[in-house]
Amino acid sequence: MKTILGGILSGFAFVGLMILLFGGVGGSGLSSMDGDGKNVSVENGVQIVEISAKGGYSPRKSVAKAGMPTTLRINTKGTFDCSASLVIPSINYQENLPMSGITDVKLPLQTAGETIQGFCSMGMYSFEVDFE
Ligand SMILES: [Cu+2]
Repeated sequence: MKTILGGILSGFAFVGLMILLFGGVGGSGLSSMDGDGKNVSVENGVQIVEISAKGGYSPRKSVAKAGMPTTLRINTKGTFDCSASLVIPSINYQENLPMSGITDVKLPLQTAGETIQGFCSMGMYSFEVDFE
């Protein structure tokens, strides 16, 4: 019994160590904070940039195509923190997002080199979309 428990505990410790080693390092790495392009798609000629808002914004950085109708699609899911209070200063956008749901924000056409930045209302969390 003691050895089984010990085995379970060391198993947990092992998993914890793996998460610490790989998940932890990977999670704090810059590359995983950046969009890998998977959150940007095109639907019926409209570019969709998906951002999830919960305890901050993810991905923190996305790259989108300039000169194309673009919609920011903000996903909230049990978002009770201030990242549900979204501000995008350059387009005068300020909304309280639903705690769970999808909010589409249409962006004006962007030219290459422009960046759209979003913030929580307190400015502690942010994300950006770079247009190329
Ligand atoms: Cu905040």
